[in-house]
Amino acid sequence: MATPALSLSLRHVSAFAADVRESLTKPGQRELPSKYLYDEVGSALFETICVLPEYGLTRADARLLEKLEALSRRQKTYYYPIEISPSALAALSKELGQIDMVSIVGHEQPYLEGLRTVAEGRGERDHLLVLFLGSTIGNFDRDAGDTFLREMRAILQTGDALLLGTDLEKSIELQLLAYDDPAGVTAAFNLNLLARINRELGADFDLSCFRHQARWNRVERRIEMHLRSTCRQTVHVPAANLRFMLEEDETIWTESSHKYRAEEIPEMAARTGFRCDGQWIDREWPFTQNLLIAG
Ligand code: AVI
Repeated sequence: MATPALSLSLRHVSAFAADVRESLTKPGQRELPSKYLYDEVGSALFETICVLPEYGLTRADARLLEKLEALSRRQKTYYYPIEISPSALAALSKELGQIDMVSIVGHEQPYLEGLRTVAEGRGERDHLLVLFLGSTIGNFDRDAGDTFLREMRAILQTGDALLLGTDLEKSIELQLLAYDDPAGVTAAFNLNLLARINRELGADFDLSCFRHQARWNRVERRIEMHLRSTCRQTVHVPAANLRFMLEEDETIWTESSHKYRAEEIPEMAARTGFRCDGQWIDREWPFTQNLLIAG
């Protein structure tokens, strides 16, 4: 019989294998789910992306957030980071553990599951301020983003707050550079997804036959990351029981980052059971922090 830790990791492998199989065999555009970009290597590469001069998003987010620390100095605050990546969770707890008057209780769970755990454990007089930062909402398709906010609203009580960080549209040139930096860190982040499938599912992706590509989709107003095959090739993913052929120049779509207009956020809030009580825009990098109140 498998030990609990082993059976958990087998379940993880089979869910990963099933998702890889389903998304790579979709009719038309092949895909891979962006959540699998964040294994230990991917999370470290993402941390590096966040300090790249071309990727202004995280610094803009942080600049707008600086006042939060001052807020927590006035009263005892509990911070419950929710993360599926254990390494990102550990880094967060270490970094924020230094702030006075803030106690940290991490939850290694998918976001809504973690939020439900926190909400169920709250005291009668406690208020929740949910932080959904870094324009993570932009990694959902627009309809899925609305669904996510509605689900979040259903977990909250009237008067609870949500601070939502969203990246704004800017020149196409700047947006493309942010997702295709000259040092190649974003390329490595994207290619690591294939390397992860090789490591964990025994696949034989030849990384030298793929190129990172960032595209601006004007209709959907989003950056798309793709991996382009530089030749006709066959790939085998044993754990997913999958063998498939990629044509030269065929791509695998790995991530979308939707960009917003500032006025879209109050509309999005109204559609999903919130009202937008405040909006702050960074001066250096078009990015907004939005305070939404559960109505
Ligand atoms: C996590 N997320 C908001 C990032 C983004 O900008 O969409 C992920 C990322 N992908 C490439 N660079 C950064």
